[in-house]
Amino acid sequence: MQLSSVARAVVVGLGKSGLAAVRYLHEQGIAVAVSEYRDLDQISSDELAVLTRHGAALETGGHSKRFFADSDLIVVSPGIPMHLPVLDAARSRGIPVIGELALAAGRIRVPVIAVTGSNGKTTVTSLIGHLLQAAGKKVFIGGNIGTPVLDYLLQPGDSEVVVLEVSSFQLESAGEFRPDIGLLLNLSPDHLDRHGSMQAYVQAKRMLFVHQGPADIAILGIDDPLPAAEPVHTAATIYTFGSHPECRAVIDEDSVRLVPGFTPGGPIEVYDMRTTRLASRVNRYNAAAAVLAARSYGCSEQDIRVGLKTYQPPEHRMTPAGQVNGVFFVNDSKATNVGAVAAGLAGFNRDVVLIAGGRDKGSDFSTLRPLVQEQVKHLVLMGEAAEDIAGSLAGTTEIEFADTMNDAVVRAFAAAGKGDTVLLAPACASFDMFDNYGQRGHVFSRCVEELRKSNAREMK
Ligand code: UMA
Ligand code: ADP
Repeated sequence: MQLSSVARAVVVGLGKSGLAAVRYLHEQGIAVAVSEYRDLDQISSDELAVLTRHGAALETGGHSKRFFADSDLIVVSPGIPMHLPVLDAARSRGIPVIGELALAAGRIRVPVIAVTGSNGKTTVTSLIGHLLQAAGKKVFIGGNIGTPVLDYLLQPGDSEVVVLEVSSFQLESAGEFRPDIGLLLNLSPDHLDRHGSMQAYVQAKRMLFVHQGPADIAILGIDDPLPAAEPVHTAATIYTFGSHPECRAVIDEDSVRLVPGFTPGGPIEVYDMRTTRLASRVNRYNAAAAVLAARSYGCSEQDIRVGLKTYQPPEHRMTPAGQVNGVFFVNDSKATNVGAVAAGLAGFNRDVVLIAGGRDKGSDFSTLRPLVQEQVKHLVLMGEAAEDIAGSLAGTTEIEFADTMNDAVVRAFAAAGKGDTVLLAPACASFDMFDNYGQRGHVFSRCVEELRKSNAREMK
């Protein structure tokens, strides 16, 4: 996207990405205005200070056609639906509507590794970043993981490589963004409330590969039914990972194996996961993707082994949350869609008491029926979607309802026996009862700790 003819740009949404866009566009000499649907009294003094510093006009309480009228460019934040009436009206008048990835496209002068997929993005992005750092590289890690990509352009420093987590929201408006190495980890339904259909969601994910050329690499997980059924069309060289022996990276019981000759003439490479914190089934998939990316980038086998051993996975993703009277508690608060819950449940070979529910993102909970029937001895439901989930899973297992997280933990513990696991894997967003998934996970862990203390007092 050429900026030389842009005199005035409107940024939609004053969140993290919007603030970065304001700073970046102003630095390019462009007059910036921001349209935000929160009311003025909900905007913090820090946010207002950034706008003042960059001379940015502000519209609050909604998005009006008038405010967008004389702009040459509109930059949308990831959380903004692409078909707001003001955006459609602007497009029909020929004003480009782009996102931060489109703005960054062609402006990042170092190699870019970009990770998408329905689940595992944050884990794989942070793992690739860690493997590259272990190999002595200076790495910028950003995107959906939390630091906007435009922050890199504002301050590239001495980073030698950029590793980005990219969401379907960001890919919808990614323009000509082209990663040197792109990863699509898996595909299962998510964010259908925003995208409208699975087809639109999948199409957004595939935008990652559209502008790649033959010198680029596309790394694809092929074990989910969806990617297997519809191969990605790209000019890039494709490396696959999964359980099939013909994949470039094969997931075994305890290890990840790169095919012989991954590097020309090279031997087979086996990475033992038992000596890492990535031994679980889903994390072996994540490790395979990250190892392929790091090897493709040029890291040595030896550096990768060191990186795998020292990597600490992020919290709220199958994180152990304690043990009470022989019952294990696991916090998978980040399991906000059915795909993540299914992948988590599939990794248990003992009985699970599942705590689920929250704000629905347009999911079809009935896809969990077979796994719940097989693995879940008792289901505790909470939050806005509780009734819906109960209806979708009726007859598969015992179901009861809880009002609060503490209530859910107490009920789950009562239903569990020694050796069972109580798993928090909500299959929903958290915003009906919590600030975010992190807070939900912390509250769960605190309730488990309270339970442990009260149980210890009773045992005395
Ligand atoms: N807003 C409007 N109009 C609307 C909707 C929102 O003005 O119609 C305003 C909100 O009031 C708010 C701002 O837009 O002030 C928020 O913008 P945003 O939702 O794009 O959030 P940011 O703070 O800019 O954070 C975004 C990503 N958010 C989303 O995709 C929803 C962050 O991902 C990302 O870390 C950040 O950019 C840095 O790149 C978060 C996320 O939840 C973690 N992502 C989803 C996910 O992981 O499932 C995709
Ligand atoms: P994302 O950034 O895509 O949301 P995270 O790494 O934050 O991914 O993990 C989100 C959820 O998905 C967690 O519940 C985690 O246990 C689960 N998960 C992690 N990796 C995978 C995977 N490869 N396949 C399926 N589920 C996964």
